[in-house]
Amino acid sequence: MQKILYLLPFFLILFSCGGNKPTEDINKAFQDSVQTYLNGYNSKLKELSIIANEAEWASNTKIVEGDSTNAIATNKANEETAKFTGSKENIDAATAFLKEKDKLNDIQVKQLKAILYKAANNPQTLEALVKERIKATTAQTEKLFGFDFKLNGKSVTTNDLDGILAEEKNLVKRLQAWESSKEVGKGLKTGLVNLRDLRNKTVQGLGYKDFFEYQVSDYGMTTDEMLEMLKKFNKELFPLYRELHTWTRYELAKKYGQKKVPDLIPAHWLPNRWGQDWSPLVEVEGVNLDSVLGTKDAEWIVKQGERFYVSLGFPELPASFYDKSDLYPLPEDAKYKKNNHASAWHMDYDQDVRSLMSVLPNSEWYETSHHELGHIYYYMTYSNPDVPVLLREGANRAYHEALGSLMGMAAMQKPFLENLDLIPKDTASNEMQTLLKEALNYVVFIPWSTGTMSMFEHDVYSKNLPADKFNKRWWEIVAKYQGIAPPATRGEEYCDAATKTHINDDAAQYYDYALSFILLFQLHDHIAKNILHQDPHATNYYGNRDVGKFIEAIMYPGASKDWRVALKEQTGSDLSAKAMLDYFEPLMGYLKKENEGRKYTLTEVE
Ligand code: X8Z
Ligand code: ZN
Repeated sequence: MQKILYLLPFFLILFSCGGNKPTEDINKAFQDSVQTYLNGYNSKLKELSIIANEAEWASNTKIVEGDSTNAIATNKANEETAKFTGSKENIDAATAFLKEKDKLNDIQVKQLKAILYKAANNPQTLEALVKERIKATTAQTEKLFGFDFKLNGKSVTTNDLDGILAEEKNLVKRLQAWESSKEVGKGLKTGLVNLRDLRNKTVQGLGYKDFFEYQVSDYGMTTDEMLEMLKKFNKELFPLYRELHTWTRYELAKKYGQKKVPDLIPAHWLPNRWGQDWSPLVEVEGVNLDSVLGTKDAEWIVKQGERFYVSLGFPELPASFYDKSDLYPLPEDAKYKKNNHASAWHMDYDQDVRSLMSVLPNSEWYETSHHELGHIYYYMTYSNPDVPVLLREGANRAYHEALGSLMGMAAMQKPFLENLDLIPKDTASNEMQTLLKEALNYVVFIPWSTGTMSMFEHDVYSKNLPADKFNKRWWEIVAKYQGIAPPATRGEEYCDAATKTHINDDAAQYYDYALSFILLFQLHDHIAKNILHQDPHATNYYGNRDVGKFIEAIMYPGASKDWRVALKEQTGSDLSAKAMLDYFEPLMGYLKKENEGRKYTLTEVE
């Protein structure tokens, strides 16, 4: 019913404009009729999304084995939304309006394009396929997060396994924890292969080559352009990564009492399940955040994040955030499981914002809480009368990831911590150790995100990687980009890629994080030098309203502004790794010296 109403004004205009009215009047009338259509679309999208988000929320926060209630509701709600966003009426209307885009304003054109982008993932012409994909997605998420990880026969959480990988010195115990963390992949392989086919086929309906190309197109880029950009960033950071890799191989061999320094780092030696963050390897004397945070409770971690945003001029979080979020680990005797990966939710395209986390009082969750609150404040800020529902998104997806990570990084710098009395004032500390610790987080992440994750998913979606080569290919790529090897050969009964959340439920988008780290340093450099007039290595954002205004101005327009234009206005340059390279430049000389006489084993990827 409603669909017909949207279209009516459009046809009236088309068939009634032939008279001798002045062009502005005709354009105005056309714009008005498009606006009526868009208003209807936006309000229906909002209405359907609220139902779908509530259902998804239940599916992710309460996973009960053998109980399909949540899955059924989620599938139904997602099908309803898909039916609307992929409807022939909406595709035809948006396509027809866009044919006359010169008569429309920029925000209208952006919304019409967003409608077609959404439609491409759910075309009505492939309704059965879309339905199947929705069902398979829900089942995959339940399998991933309903999994019962076991260590020596006892159920453990991923927080437990991460704790072991961060701290344990005994290699046998480390290996057990690492292997336990990979067990979940086995049961996810069939689902992933099926989802690859379904994801590809649904977007092919509206002319995309594959799902990877579809996801990349959200940046206004082709797959080749994205791959080129990722390769460029990886290449630029390679010399530093190679030094870090060499330093770490020798450091870890020493730590674990191994005489032979391996060419590739055994995966279970590293303090992270995927080798994406090695920063726990370095403890900076005087700035041991983990020992400080260990004296706090998990609530303090989240509240501290909020205090930081509020200090910059952002509002307090709505009470509903604390009432409705699911922020802490489940009690041990819980009869259900929940999604153990951190996320932020925009429930109603307005102020109903929630986060799903399992916060512990440690530095990793401290950083993650700041990251999630970045999404939350982004949601709250662009939900304003100037931004229509369809454009309540980040300037691009990387922007959405970058702002919270930026705050997370800022919240770890020494002057910030001193200012909040988290460490004593004028703490003597080793600047090079601090920089090394930061590099083991931010630089180490680049080959993982630009390389391992992105190249694997490109192979899966664009090159149709055969199912019996998933694990082999995964570890080839891991060796090539990250210089890491599995503890022993991992056959095709495993699917180690699928142990990573995003491979299952955030497919073909991981380069968002790579770009977000590049962007983060670019924004930080600007804030430090031009707003705070402080050394980027030692800033204190806390309480600075000008920093707040700068971040708020980035958030406010959502996706209603072109990201390339916005970035140029904000920082004076295009997306570039220069700020990141400058930041870590002092480390190069230090590491070269540390690595003198050592064997380098990484070669640059072409
Ligand atoms: O997945 C995330 C966020 C999701 S909102 C917690 N991140 C990536 C990851 O954990 O792999 C943040 C940085 C990298
Ligand atoms: Zn995020």
